[in-house]
Amino acid sequence: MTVRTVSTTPFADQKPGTSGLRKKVIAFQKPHYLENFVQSIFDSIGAPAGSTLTVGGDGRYYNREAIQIILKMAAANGFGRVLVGQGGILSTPAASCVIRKYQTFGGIVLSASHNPGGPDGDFGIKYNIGNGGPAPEKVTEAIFDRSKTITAYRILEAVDVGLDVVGETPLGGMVVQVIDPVSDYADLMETLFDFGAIRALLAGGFRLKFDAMHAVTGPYAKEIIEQRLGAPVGSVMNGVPLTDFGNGHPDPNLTYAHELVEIVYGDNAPDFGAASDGDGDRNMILGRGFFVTPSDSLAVLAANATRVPGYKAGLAGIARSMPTSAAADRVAAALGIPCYETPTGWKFFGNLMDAGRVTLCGEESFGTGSDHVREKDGLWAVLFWLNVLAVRDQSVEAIVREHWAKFGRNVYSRHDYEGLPLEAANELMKHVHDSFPSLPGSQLGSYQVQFCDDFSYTDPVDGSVSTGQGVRIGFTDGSRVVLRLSGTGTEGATLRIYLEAYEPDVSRHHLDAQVALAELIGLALQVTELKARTGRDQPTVIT
Ligand code: VG1
Ligand code: CO
Repeated sequence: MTVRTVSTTPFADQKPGTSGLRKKVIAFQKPHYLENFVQSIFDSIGAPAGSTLTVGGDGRYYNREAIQIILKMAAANGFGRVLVGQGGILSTPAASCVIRKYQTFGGIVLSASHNPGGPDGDFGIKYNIGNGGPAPEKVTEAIFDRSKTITAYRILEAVDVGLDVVGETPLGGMVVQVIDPVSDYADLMETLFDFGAIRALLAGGFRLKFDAMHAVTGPYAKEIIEQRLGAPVGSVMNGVPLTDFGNGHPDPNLTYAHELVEIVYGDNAPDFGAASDGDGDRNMILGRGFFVTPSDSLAVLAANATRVPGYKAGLAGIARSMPTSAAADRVAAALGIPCYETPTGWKFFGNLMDAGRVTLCGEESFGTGSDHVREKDGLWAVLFWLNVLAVRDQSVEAIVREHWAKFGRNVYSRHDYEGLPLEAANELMKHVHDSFPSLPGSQLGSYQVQFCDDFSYTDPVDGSVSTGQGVRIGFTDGSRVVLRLSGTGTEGATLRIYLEAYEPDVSRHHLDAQVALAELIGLALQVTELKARTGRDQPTVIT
């Protein structure tokens, strides 16, 4: 087996977005495209010779081919060992768990998360550092810089390595170790949650449905929910990972997880419903005929954390992404712990968790997690909820309504406008920026603008500064509208409009969020001139 050095020229578009590099599959299949990016990673991270790397992905189309390329490149670049999930599978939180447990130098996770898969769908790759978390911006910037000047990559000439049987195979001077992708993760969950209490809840007739959406969490959910917790077989639906996710959109929200939603809102509905996304880091939580917004979910979990074994000592702090509602802030204030507001993307939570400043983190985009790993974690959130339900013996809806009665309700919704022409979207954002000087103090309907800015963040641990993280328009009554362009899409632009109003009055807590937020929604359309600029006034997806 010989190492080949292949000449290449840079691609200009290898800048990682909110969570790694995501492109159409056909872009990754272009000669040298994946190889350039992988070599740029290896050239930037400074792994000592003989280091161990973790590799796995969500099983989408091109996962296996990409892993073979990465293994051969790792061997040619001096790695000593690669831990790879059986069949090339590792959910994002499981990859984080493996990196931490076996203290590997870092990991490469292959996923485009909730984006559709298949030959015409999306593919993605991201690098995680030794703490198990997504590479921080200084690392992704170094990778991007390298990708702009790369002239060659190294790859071993070798036959493909079998990935379907657990065990070790030499590859050049390196060892490929195929590991069970589920057991380390499932074992970690058992250390955090009271499996006995959840088993008893399920044995007592509590019914649940978990929708793996034909994506990576199927094997994890079957092992944990059906095997270890004893839920009836069939509690996990769509549990076999498919390379094209059954032609679906593996995004756990009311729109894309409609199969589950129909069950949970239908006759004879189960007590609890949940879904996860393509790579297993997101979660949607449903009670019988009741949707829990991710922002509320974070707040409820924080308020109930000490009821759960892994968190009984209390929380050091909470962090949420800027567009996430301030429901968690109210819990943090009541608990007397700090609450941090970070830019969108899990990479911003890593330093806070490493420094012991926060225990729980969350994003409005169906992401919740804790310092047990350094990624958001879909099944973890499901188990946390089940543990709380087992202890409190109340319905999901009753728990959330009680929470609102105590803390008030941060009424919340996100409206996504997908597939906008790039130029129109950029112009729209520029227009809002240009309105900054005139907005503060102005009266818009019954709302008065208090401030508007473009969010920037100084990491309190390492002092790094991230600017341009989303426009905030705050009103005097504490309501707000936030605008951002997505950093994970692969086609055109996606505008996200985040809407939040605080409602302390219990007699108004029953209101549908779209009704309660109707005036703010209208104001957002007005300020952005959305219809005139894009021809649209109805969002593609509402969450
Ligand atoms: C979206 C979400 C963000 C999340 C990111 C990655 O990013 O808004 O909160 O961290 O996806 O999640 P954007 O830039 O499209 O708004 V995942 O499950 O795609 O890894
Ligand atoms: Co995801």
